[in-house]
Amino acid sequence: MENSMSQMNRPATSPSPVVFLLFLALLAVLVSNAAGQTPPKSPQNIIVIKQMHFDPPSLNVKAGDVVEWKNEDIFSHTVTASDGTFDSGLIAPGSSWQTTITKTGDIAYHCRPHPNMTAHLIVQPLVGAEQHEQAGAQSTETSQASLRWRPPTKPEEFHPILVDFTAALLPLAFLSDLLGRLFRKQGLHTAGLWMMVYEAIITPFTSIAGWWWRNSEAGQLPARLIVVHEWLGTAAAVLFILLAVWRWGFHKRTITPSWTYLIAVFIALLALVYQGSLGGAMVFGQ
Ligand SMILES: [Cu+2]
Repeated sequence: MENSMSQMNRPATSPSPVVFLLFLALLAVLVSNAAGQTPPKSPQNIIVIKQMHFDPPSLNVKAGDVVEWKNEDIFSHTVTASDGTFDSGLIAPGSSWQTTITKTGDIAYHCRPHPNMTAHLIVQPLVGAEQHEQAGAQSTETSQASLRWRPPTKPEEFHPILVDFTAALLPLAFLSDLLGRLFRKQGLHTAGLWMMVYEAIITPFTSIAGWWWRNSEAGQLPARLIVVHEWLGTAAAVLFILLAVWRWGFHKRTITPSWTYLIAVFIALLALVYQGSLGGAMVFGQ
């Protein structure tokens, strides 16, 4: 008896080959990440994009200089010359873009998704021998985004994390009750009940993190998008609490949730999809 017990216990306590392989894979990712952190060749002129600003907002360069923009912000941005001489396309957070400036004079540029972000280059013409050193004009994008993890501390980190939970729980709450009705499975209804309850508990935190983030951006966000996004998000947090109370009522009376409830949750789901598209437009551009 004792012998068979110890045999049953052994597979559970010793690490399985699968766990070991997962551990190796994680280690490989961490090592390759650490090894891949050699900086690329640095051009003469670097402009950092951070907190919805180009820094420095004005930079003196010479014709033929390579200028690099490093996006250290949490949003994607573009570097778009107002006279059309260059346009980076979206530069992802953690990435950079560089181009060789050939046109002289005062070149104003901005970010296309965030027109409030403006800056300019003052390009001086080259004289004599300097002209020979000009290289061919090339635009390159390099990615230095790090995979290293650290605990979130800022609202722009908390909000997207909480959004994941809000966004996952609502469709699952809906699907569980819908499939529960279609297949007459009480287990699915129980799942639908609890996921709606969790949704109601977590979404107010998602909303609070959103307001915190919005206030920390101090009016730099696209005005029309953020006004709809912030109030729709707050309304959603209240709506999910009401839906959870409604859902709890069916549970108390031990009846399956009505089609009216399911339709209401489905409409809330559509609103949440729209909400997500507004958030995405602000972060990644349109
Ligand atoms: Cu931008």
